[in-house]
Amino acid sequence: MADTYTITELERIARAVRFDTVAAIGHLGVGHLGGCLSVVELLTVLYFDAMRIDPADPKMEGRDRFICSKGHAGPAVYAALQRRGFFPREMLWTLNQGGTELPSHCDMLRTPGIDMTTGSLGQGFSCAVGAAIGAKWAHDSATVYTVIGDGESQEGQIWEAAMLAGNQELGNLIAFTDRNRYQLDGDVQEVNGLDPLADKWMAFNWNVIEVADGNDVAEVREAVQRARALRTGGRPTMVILNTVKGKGVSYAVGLGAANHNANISPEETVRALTEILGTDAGVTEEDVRTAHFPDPEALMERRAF
Ligand SMILES: Cc1ncc(C[n+]2csc(CCOP(=O)(O)OP(=O)(O)O)c2C)c(N)n1
Repeated sequence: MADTYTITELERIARAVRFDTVAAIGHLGVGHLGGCLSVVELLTVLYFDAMRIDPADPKMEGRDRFICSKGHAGPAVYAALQRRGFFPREMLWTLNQGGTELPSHCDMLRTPGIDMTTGSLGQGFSCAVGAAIGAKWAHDSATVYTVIGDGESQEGQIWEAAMLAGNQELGNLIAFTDRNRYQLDGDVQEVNGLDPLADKWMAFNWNVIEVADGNDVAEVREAVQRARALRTGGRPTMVILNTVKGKGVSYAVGLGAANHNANISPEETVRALTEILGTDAGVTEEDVRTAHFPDPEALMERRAF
């Protein structure tokens, strides 16, 4: 479905996905704000531009797959899936509460549109490699997309799977590194640095594309289109996205390394939603507590974004 939306439209959608991600986490009061917000543009490009999927038939034969190996970014994936039409918006406000279909980490047995259960870092990426091998052997034209964190890249399991994918020449596998420079407890470079990251992937027989601003929809879309064009070359592709942990919410960015699994008060949520929209969203602290959130796209329509 490439090029169905213009860049301006994709930017609007990304803003709405960011709004709903913060609304859902803000209503709950705690969540992986930083690592959710850094992948919003990627999720927007995948679900609204790149992937062959059908919200009315989430298990459609031959669909493209997306495996969020950094499974703690579930809330952002849910916001994107919801906007794409996979389930009603009210479900977002049940995030990680008893009986919810939307646990904090992705669960393929609960949520329509989730292709793999993830959360144990490293495992989702291995599953993506397995899915790509399966699709290749079945002569299925599906593309398998996956995203890993830069902290997650310290897992040995990532490199075992990377070696297999390179050896199996999985041109149908497109992976992303969300290089937001932070992990749970600090700066990735200080904990266990990844450089030279591109060289490492190339040494494992992968194509590598680097995106200077992984929170720029146009740059991300161009990289995905380039990665898809490389498919026939028979190598998997790693797209390294330089992103900002907490992107778009200065409260989250300001927490630095502490924005991994952070508390967010109703007051901060109101402020964050206003910042995302660039104008007063008309949301009160009571609205955050009771989960009364306007549809951000409708607001943008009225205020001519
Ligand atoms: C195997 C495993 N070890 C530890 C954790 C706990 N954990 C969850 S997120 C995280 C940090 C991941 O950092 P990164 O991949 O950079 O994620 P991001 O900063 O993008 O949120 C850790 C250690 C886990 N989920 N799985």
